[in-house]
Amino acid sequence: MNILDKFSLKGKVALVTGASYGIGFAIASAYAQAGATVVFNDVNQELVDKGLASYRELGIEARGYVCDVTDESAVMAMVERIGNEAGPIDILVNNAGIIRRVPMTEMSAGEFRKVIDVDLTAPFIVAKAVIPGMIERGHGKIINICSMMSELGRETVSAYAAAKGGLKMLTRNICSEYGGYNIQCNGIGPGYIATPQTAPLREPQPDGSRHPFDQFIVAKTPAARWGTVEDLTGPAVFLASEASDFVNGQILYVDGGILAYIGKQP
Ligand code: NAP
Ligand code: GCO
Repeated sequence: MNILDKFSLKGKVALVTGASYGIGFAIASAYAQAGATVVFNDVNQELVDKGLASYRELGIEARGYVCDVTDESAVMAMVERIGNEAGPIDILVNNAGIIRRVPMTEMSAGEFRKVIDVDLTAPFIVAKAVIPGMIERGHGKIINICSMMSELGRETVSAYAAAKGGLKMLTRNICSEYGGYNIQCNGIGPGYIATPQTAPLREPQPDGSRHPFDQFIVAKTPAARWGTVEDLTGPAVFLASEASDFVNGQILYVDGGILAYIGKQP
């Protein structure tokens, strides 16, 4: 077998949650290029339709489903529908996520719970829905989109960091509990990526200068740039393919080196 064949996703069905745009869209598009049948969901029909049109522009015939990943019965119904319409799910990417940037002492418990619900409980719900079928078929790939905040904290992102830290351990626990069924569960930890989610951190200042946080991240990153969604596609294909069959419970940080770097002396 040619080594490149190990990275093929031909014949696989991949579900990427929250993939109408952003990181999820880029990962799903790469999976289609690698041969997978792509299915995705988003919270409303407008977003799903937007996503379908974007996939079509790339020549990808994806299937889109309206589903709030925090709603367990809706997720179960979506997974069953996907099985009937596209085939059983071989690859799951828990990508859907939100962030609320609020100082912890000003954040309500409800706001905190909402972030935990989408960023941690939902990956549990969706993984729980797909694992039985993966066990039945003797193989499966689960990829949780973690974050640098699985390792580090910063002001105003207490709920997000708690969720992404928990998602790192959920990843390790799925590996521990289901690795024996030939299910590999790994995480991708993106660094700072230019998507709508981080747009507020990159907004030019009224005087036209770069956002202070933008300057901070570029200075803190050895690659001296923000990541792009394309930077994540190769690692995502690797973790979804048989090339990573003996990789389990790992978080692959795709961060331009920021986690390894103490930063320049001021
Ligand atoms: P994004 O642009 O905000 O996209 C997130 C997607 O998830 C959106 O389509 C969003 O829909 C969807 N979503 C939110 N809540 C949902 C729910 N309850 N059910 C279904 N879909 C839902 O985010 P992104 O930057 O692409 O990030 C994607 C993932 O990577 C997230 O888990 C994020 O935490 C993680 N991440 C991002 C970065 C970064 O720098 N961008 C770095 C590390 C990790 P709506 O449009 O309705 O919100
Ligand atoms: C923030 C950013 C980060 C990124 C990402 C970093 O406000 O600090 O949104 O949290 O989204 O998670 O890996």
